[in-house]
Amino acid sequence: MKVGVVSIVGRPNAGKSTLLNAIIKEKVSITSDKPQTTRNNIQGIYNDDECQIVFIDTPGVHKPVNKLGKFLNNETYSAFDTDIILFLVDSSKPFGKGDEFILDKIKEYNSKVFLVLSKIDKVKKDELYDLIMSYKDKYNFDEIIPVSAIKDNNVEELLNVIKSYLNEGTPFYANDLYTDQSVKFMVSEIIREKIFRKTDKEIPYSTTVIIENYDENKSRVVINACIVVERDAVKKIIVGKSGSMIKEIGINAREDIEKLVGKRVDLELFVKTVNNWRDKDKLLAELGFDKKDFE
Ligand SMILES: Nc1nc2c(ncn2[C@@H]2O[C@H](COP(=O)(O)OP(=O)(O)O)[C@@H](O)[C@H]2O)c(=O)[nH]1
Ligand SMILES: [Mg+2]
Repeated sequence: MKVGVVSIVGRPNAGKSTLLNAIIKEKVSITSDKPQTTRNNIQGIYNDDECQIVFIDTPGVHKPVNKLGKFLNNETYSAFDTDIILFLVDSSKPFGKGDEFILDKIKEYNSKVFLVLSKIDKVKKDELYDLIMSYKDKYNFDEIIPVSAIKDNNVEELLNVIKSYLNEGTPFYANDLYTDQSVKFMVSEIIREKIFRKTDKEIPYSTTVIIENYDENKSRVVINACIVVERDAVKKIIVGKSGSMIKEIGINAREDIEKLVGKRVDLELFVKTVNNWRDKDKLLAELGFDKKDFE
């Protein structure tokens, strides 16, 4: 059996989580059009008859402005030491300082490095060749592979190239598992995704979700989740006019959670204000962010 660990790194919004979901063909990692949607390293496990590949989706490297931001960078760096690094660069955007910075970090590791040009559905076909050429002198990449995760274009080919680099070994996980995340964590992520997709500006960044109660019986799952916000003004926005916003978030989240657990779901959401939670050690620790990673 061939096995390997592959990390997916790049700037926020490069399309890392969307690519992971396209590879695994399940919603493993949440996505939105806003940077820094992903807050933890998320493992997606690809299984077939010949191999097992553990993919690690990362939050992405950016300029940190608070303890949570520091955590996100350190979390990303901790995933660099893998067999293969997929360095995602948005092909519809110029190669920027942020990309350069990440590439310099990557060079510190012995991993194979594939440059993955993402979102190629956004660039003209005849520009793609020049684009690939322009990246050739930036680094001696082991492979340069253009993909569109949304159009499922070239994802299979990327997977085949990855497979050709893998070594024989013992699988890390059972072959029917597609992620190492707990159901509770995935539920909180789904709710966070809906907040990211429904709200704007600082709002999604200043919120987080805690599952207070998760009760499963034969026919249904009862979930109480708390949306933590930083200020009462934000709470007002999340709740919306006579509760309209939180209702929509709940309806959208419930739909995805029902798909995940395969049962009817009763989802109750409430909102709580905790001033500056993104800088509070205790709460960050409760949320699973390790203290040594944001100090
Ligand atoms: N057009 C297009 N958009 C994409 C593609 N992949 C991702 N996106 C969009 O880019 C945004 C960021 O994607 P996401 O996967 O959350 O990026 P991440 O921050 O790197 O994980 C989302 O709005 C996605 O829908 C793609 O192949 N084509
Ligand atoms: Mg992401």
